[in-house]
Amino acid sequence: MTGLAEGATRQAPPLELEQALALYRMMVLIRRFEDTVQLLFQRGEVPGTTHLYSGQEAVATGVASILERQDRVAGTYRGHGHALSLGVEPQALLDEMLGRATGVCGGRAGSMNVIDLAHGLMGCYGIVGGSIGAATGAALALKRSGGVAVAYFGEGATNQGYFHECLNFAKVHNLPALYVCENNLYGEFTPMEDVTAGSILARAQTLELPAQSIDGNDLWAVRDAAAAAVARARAGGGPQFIEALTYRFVGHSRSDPGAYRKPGELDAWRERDPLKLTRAGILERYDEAEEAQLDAADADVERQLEQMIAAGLAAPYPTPGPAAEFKAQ
Ligand SMILES: Cc1ncc(C[n+]2csc(CCOP(=O)(O)OP(=O)(O)O)c2C)c(N)n1
Repeated sequence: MTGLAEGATRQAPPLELEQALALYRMMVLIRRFEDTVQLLFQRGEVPGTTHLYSGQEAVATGVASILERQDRVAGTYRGHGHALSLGVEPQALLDEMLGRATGVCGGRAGSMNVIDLAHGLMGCYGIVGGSIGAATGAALALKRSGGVAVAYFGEGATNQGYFHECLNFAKVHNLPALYVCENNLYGEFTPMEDVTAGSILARAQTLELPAQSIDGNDLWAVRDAAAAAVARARAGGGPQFIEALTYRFVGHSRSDPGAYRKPGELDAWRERDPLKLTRAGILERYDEAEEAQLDAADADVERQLEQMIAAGLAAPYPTPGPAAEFKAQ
């Protein structure tokens, strides 16, 4: 990692137990939300397709816990976790998956294209690397008005032209951007090493972005890296890069069983399940923490989702709007 801009901190501010429990609960919410979307998809209730975030929860939760109101975030098609971590209303997000009028985009965006500007979510982008372009543009605007723009993207996106063009542009213009590569080892069906030359970190370092590779399943590691990077960007230190090493527990999308994985690989990563690590981390770090508090968070999320499913399935569909009338002409 290269030097810190003046005034930047090295570590995230310590969390009170209540705050740590809230972040754990957010990670459980993201996991159970994805289980629910998959279930409803299999029942034919979710139109289109889905790309689930299960296994990567610590990345979005950790980064979002550092951001402030004026910051902007561009997520990917694997973006339900990006949205929830920013505080997008879970019911409105589920209703969006179900194509209901009560959805966060009125039921017209679906899984891959969610926008919620009220919570800083500029969009979730279906084009691989699209989030990089969007966040770089936002960073150009935020350079005047204050704030940091965050782009999430997978390791596959670092083989796209946008990646190199945008990081170069952001460096030349000293933009307040944070590029978060969620390296989950696979593209659509392709192991990273089959299509990627050299190291991803080196790609950012060669453009002289402060860059760090971290354990993306460790909530505290993500928070520390994000805190330092965001502080540097806020202090005028220009664009920053984090490679978060993580793993998706599910296939690329809908019915992909992930048969291309190496034998034993999934089980090994499940041992390092970010929910498990966060539970253990809380019990280890806080003398007053009790397992019952974590179990209560699990049960609370379970109840919340049961209510959300019932409400979502009862919600109305949107009435045909101008777009539908236009088509009919
Ligand atoms: C420009 C473009 N090319 C191809 C696709 C099809 N596609 C969708 S996701 C994906 C894999 C991307 O992998 P990665 O960037 O590692 O992200 P992950 O899905 O692992 O989160 C591909 C090739 C696309 N959506 N956009």
